[in-house]
Amino acid sequence: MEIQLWREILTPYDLAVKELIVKFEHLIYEHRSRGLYSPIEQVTGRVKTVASILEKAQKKNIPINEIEDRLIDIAGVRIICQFVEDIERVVEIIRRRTDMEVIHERDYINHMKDSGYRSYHMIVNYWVQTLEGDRQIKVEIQIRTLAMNFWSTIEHSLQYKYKKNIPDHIREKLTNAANAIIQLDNEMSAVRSEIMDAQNSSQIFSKLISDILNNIQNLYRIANKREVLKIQDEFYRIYELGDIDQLKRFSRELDNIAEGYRAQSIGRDV
Ligand code: 0O2
Repeated sequence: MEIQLWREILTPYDLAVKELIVKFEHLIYEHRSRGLYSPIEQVTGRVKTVASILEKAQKKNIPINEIEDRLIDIAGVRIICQFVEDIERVVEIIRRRTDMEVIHERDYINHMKDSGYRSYHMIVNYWVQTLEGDRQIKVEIQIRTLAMNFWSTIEHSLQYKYKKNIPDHIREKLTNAANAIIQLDNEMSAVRSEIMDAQNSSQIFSKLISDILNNIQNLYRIANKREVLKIQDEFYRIYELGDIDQLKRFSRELDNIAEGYRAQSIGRDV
């Protein structure tokens, strides 16, 4: 097949990957902007290279004209979580979505591969709009923890280096590392709630400060400058105390003041 044709074939896959990255990143944003813990930490994606598609098709004896139907990971999205528990939450989120249809799942978390590879795989049908109309694209979504991702990235590079024949002494080290990753993920799960609390409070704190600063900035435009300077001094005083409850109270008062000015300016405009 001509290279140019491959480019055309892969265009909708590229669109599917780009759209899904935007959607999953938006989920992170939605969680964090509401002060909620996001089970998704990072999202990446890729379309398989033509060389890699041809290599896999050859390995699996798939004729070129059946590649699109039978190779299910031409489009791939990877979702990275902090904790093993987050993986199940992400799987549930994907199962409930109406813009994609889960057609297959593989649980390499509870059923680790012989290589030591762990990850949860979901194959979904996803629809994109192209110049030729609607296209249904199969996408492989891999969900794993940061630690699992670290292992699999290293192992993948070694597979590439040794052309899939990793020497036994390195394989043994990888197996040990895979076991260490299981232990690391378990240890992190044990302190999950502590870590989540710490992360949530720091997110709530930074959102509160940014709301207050936005409000003060807007007041500079509409309120008496002396009054805004007084508010600003009060903010610095409370900020230095580092008391979140006082900051929350101050933020509410500031909202009322800002609302009062807004009402006044609407009254003037009418
Ligand atoms: P790449 O370069 O990441 O695209 P099967 O259906 O069982 O015949 P298939 O289609 O390889 O085999 O499915 P599987 O086993 O679920 O693997 C799909 C993808 O998972 C692989 O794609 C890898 O990305 C990842 N993966 C699976 N096993 C391993 C492993 O042992 N180590 C690492 N590092 N990754 C793995 P590709 O096309 O093999 O690779």
